[in-house]
Amino acid sequence: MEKTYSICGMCTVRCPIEVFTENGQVVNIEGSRPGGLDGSVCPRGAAGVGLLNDPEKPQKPLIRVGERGEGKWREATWEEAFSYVGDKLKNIMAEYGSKSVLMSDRGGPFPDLHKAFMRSIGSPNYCNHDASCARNVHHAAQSVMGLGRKGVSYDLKNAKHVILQSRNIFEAVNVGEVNQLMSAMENGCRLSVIDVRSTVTASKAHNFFLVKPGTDYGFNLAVINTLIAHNLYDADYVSRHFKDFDALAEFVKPYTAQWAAKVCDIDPDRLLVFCRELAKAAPRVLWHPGWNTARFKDSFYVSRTAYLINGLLGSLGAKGGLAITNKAKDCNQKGLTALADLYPKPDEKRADGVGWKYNHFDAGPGLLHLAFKAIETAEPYPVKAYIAFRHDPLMALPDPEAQKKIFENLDLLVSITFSWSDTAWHSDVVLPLSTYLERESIIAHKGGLKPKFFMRKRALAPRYDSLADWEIFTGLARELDAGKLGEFKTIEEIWNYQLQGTGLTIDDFDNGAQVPLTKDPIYHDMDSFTWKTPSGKLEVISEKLSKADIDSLPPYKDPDQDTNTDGEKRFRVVFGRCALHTQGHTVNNPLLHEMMPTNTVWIHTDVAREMGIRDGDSVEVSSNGYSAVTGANVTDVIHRDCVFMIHGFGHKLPVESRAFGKGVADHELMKGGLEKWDKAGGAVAMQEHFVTVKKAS
Ligand SMILES: Nc1nc2c(c(=O)[nH]1)N[C@H]1C(S)=C(S)[C@@H](COP(=O)(O)OP(=O)(O)OC[C@H]3O[C@@H](n4cnc5c(=O)[nH]c(N)nc54)[C@H](O)[C@@H]3O)O[C@H]1N2
Ligand SMILES: Nc1nc2c(c(=O)[nH]1)N[C@H]1C(S)=C(S)[C@@H](COP(=O)(O)OP(=O)(O)OC[C@H]3O[C@@H](n4cnc5c(=O)[nH]c(N)nc54)[C@H](O)[C@@H]3O)O[C@H]1N2
Ligand code: SF4
Ligand SMILES: [Mo]
Repeated sequence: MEKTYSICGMCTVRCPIEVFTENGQVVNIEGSRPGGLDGSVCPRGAAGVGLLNDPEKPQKPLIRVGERGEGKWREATWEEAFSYVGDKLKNIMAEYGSKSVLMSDRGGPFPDLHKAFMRSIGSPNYCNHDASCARNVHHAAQSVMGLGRKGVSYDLKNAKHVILQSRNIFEAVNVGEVNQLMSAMENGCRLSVIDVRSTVTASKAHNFFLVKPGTDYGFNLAVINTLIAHNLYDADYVSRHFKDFDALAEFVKPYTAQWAAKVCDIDPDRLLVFCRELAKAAPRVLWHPGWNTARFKDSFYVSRTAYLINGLLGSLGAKGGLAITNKAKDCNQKGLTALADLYPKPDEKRADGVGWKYNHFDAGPGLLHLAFKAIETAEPYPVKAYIAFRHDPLMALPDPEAQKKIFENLDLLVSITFSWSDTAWHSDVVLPLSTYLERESIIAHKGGLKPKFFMRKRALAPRYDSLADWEIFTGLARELDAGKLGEFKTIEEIWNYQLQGTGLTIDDFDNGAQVPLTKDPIYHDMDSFTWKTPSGKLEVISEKLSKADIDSLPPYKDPDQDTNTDGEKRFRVVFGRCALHTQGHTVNNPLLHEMMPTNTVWIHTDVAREMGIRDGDSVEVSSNGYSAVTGANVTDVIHRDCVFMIHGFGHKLPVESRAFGKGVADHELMKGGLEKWDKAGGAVAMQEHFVTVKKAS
């Protein structure tokens, strides 16, 4: 049996793994021991074997011969596929300019390669998935600390009190984080959960607040009010680090615990007890600012106030709180050489308006739904080609029908993917990516208390006619005569380029996929720390937001209400993850499908009784012309205003025989959803939608 140290690719977390192979088969996948995971992976990580052996995925390059979405393809060689895509791109760029090409990916540690490709053709329009995930948290972090969301690290291991607000850590898994929190809890760390339903995480919490959906900003304002009114905050830290503390204290005065009790449906007395507990544990308090926060039009402010609460408790920068993230240079180590630096940054304006029309957003990965606006309107200029790399916007962004209409304006839609997805099925060309077990990736850097470089190696040869991402992008660059990127012929050449000047060699990655850049965690001295905001302080009133005419502390407003007037009862749609699936792309995985073939609709017992729905009954969930039938999960522990479902189900592709037709697709219940977004944080607001539920006949 052979062991390859590599990096999991079943979700975005990218845990270090050990892949055991024998006779060209994967025998087992375990969490990397040198990587600190002691053998543990999550169920999805273990089910990578299912992905590898599944024939229900694109096996060769495919070029569409029927209408978009019709599923008629001709198989092509890679040479043909490259030349087809290359010719199309050349023609489009000749007519509309390089900037008419858009690419989106799934973010994470590897986009340097994709950015390099976009620069190689001279387009500024690189986007990632984050408009439907964590952009609100990221922008909230920037507005308070001047650092992005990854500029601070969750030091769960050393925390004394962890607060998870809209964060289901034991089911929306990051294996390292789960292990850290478990060991902290064994050492007495308290856990508080704020959610609209009971989760596995809530079941392990010392405090659980079941709140009304969409009222978290109100909850947080009341926490700030209570911390200040009862002198439970760290006055010394605040005087050193805060700008405009007095404005905050004045602003939160009306938002008392009694006020929040009504707005959020909570007990006012518990809020004071909770705040006293926080003060007791400070500064080793970690109030998680959220991860998937593309939920409400004010989610940005939920995350923003979460950062301010951490600040009031002195936990921003503290051990056991949100400690400052280190990069290579904090370890006196030269960083990786960026592939993007092979080319100058294109100086064209971005199609999504980020960085010139919307100056308060981070130009890095832009905002995909606004780039779609450019495809739709040809403003500020036409966007005619779209490459989706490891990204399924038709399922990840709301309203697939509206998106397909927008895509009619494209002359070329390409999907690069290791499995079928709605977007791949709707594409003109599908370029099959080797699974993560069959491909190498560029070396990546992961910041943290102990930053590291890591390398994905292929554990075995590709089973089908697929290529690694570096092979695809260097191939396309060669086809387009796009300079240096196309000159790399092997992954070793790329790795050596990235490692130049670091003193490290490829061999250093042999004993584990990761090379740690420091032995011990590095904590910054917060007495001398300057925040990266214009004022150098934690900004209650953000200069950047003020310049964009956006309120740093807007008055609380309830989330959007149902505007239908037909008298039918409607529920707010709420979604989330489960431990067994990753978004929508594992639902057809033979192993994971067997364990969880469909989703259910969670509904409160009292409401269900009124509607004659019993646990396990089939119910029909509908909104704006979409409806699907699945089982009801009748429960006491969900807020009455909403129904909940696991995201990613309701597949309709004939090539996915297992997932086909099972469960409800939450994203299809969000008609008009591309137009509903958080103007301060940038992300789409996917829970501002309402559905009807009735017993299925
Ligand atoms: N197993 C698994 N793990 C994953 C993923 C996966 O697909 N599968 N995906 C990864 C990714 S991309 C992400 S972004 C993270 C997401 O990680 P999380 O954001 O933690 O995951 P979710 O389940 O989307 O949402 C967390 C909780 O928010 C609650 N919630 C919904 N509305 C409200 C509200 O108004 N107020 C409050 N307080 N709570 C609310 C939901 O009930 C849910 O339990 O998970 C990552 N890890
Ligand atoms: N309605 C609704 N919409 C949502 C969410 C929701 O809960 N409800 N969740 C939101 C969140 S948090 C996020 S992050 C986005 C995610 O949205 P996406 O990023 O689109 O979701 P994924 O399923 O992670 O993956 C990407 C696609 O890439 C393909 N793929 C190709 N290669 C790889 C690989 O090496 N690894 C992996 N893992 N996939 C590969 C997968 O097969 C899949 O089709 O969706 C968001 N949209
Ligand atoms: S959390 Fe699970 S699926 Fe995600 S990278 Fe880690 S082991 Fe893989
Ligand atoms: Mo996400």
